[in-house]
Amino acid sequence: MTGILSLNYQGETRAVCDDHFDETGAQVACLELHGDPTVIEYSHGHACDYDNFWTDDIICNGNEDRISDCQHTAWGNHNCDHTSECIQLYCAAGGPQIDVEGTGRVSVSENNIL
Ligand SMILES: [Ca+2]
Repeated sequence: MTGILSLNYQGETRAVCDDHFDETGAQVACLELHGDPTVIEYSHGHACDYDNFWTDDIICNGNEDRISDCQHTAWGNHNCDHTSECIQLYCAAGGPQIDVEGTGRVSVSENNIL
């Protein structure tokens, strides 16, 4: 599955900002989505059609099970621009996709690229 990395929080899905996000964060996202941290491809600097972000400056150390467990700014605080700071992610297919409903869960939205 390839798409724009997003977070579902309080019932609303918003993009994940690329500031400080790296390969380790991509691995945590794939683990959370599929139970497999293998990243086939990820890249910064994309436009996406979410018009907001839940959080920013996500820094993972690789021990987290969920993106929301990584260091990040307070919910709702960011300085990101959806025309240029979304993350495209392609995880290896492995394990079922988790239910994206719930607090701070990651999701990947296909066909969500401007
Ligand atoms: Ca930032």
